[in-house]
Amino acid sequence: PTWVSSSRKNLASRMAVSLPPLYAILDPEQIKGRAIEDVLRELLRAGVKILQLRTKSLAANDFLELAQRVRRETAAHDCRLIVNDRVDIAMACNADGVHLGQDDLPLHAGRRLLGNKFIGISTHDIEQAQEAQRNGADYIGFGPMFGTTTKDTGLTARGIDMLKQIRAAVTIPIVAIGGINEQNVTQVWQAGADSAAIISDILGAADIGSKVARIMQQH
Ligand code: TZP
Ligand code: MG
Repeated sequence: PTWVSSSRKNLASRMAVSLPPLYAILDPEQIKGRAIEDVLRELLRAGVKILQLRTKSLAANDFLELAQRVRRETAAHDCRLIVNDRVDIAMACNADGVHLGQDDLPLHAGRRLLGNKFIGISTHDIEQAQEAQRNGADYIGFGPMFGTTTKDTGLTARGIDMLKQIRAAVTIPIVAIGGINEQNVTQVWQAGADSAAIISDILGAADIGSKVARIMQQH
């Protein structure tokens, strides 16, 4: 009956996302005292085409104010904007989508609010990856791939072999995350990740633009 098929219809008609190989994450707590406008400009000038805005410290009003500024700049550079954690902020700043963790609003709730905008789901094992796909995620995050000090996930590094297993288990795009850098990004792509999400190796670089260029050159 029509009343159960509407979500399935959405699922079937939603365009499959194709993700650029680098998924940059902008986190104001990780920019080493630089001005966020400068860091954002360097990322966009270097050709970043998908950017996640992440903050664990800003209150909703400041998060939104920042998200609106980032939205203006990303739109001007034809860069997609994904807001981390917060469906409300994503809606209010007209982001292209949201990225939700296992403890954030569940996918079905995000979908009701965001319609056909992108929803990415963080996953840490095959079951979570398959569940996210079954529930209509546009992509999954998978990690932590390697050791990282940027986020205390409480999880051991998943590694390249587990990424290959995830690749075999789902068809939707995979964004690998956690400890990815200029040195190991090639392995991550070769193991089947569509995209590599990177925080500290990029935001901590002395020259962000050339760091991004060296990463992108390897794809
Ligand atoms: N989720 C899993 S690991 C991680 C997040 C947000 C941190 C990634 O940061 P980095 O600096 O690229 O390791
Ligand atoms: Mg989260």
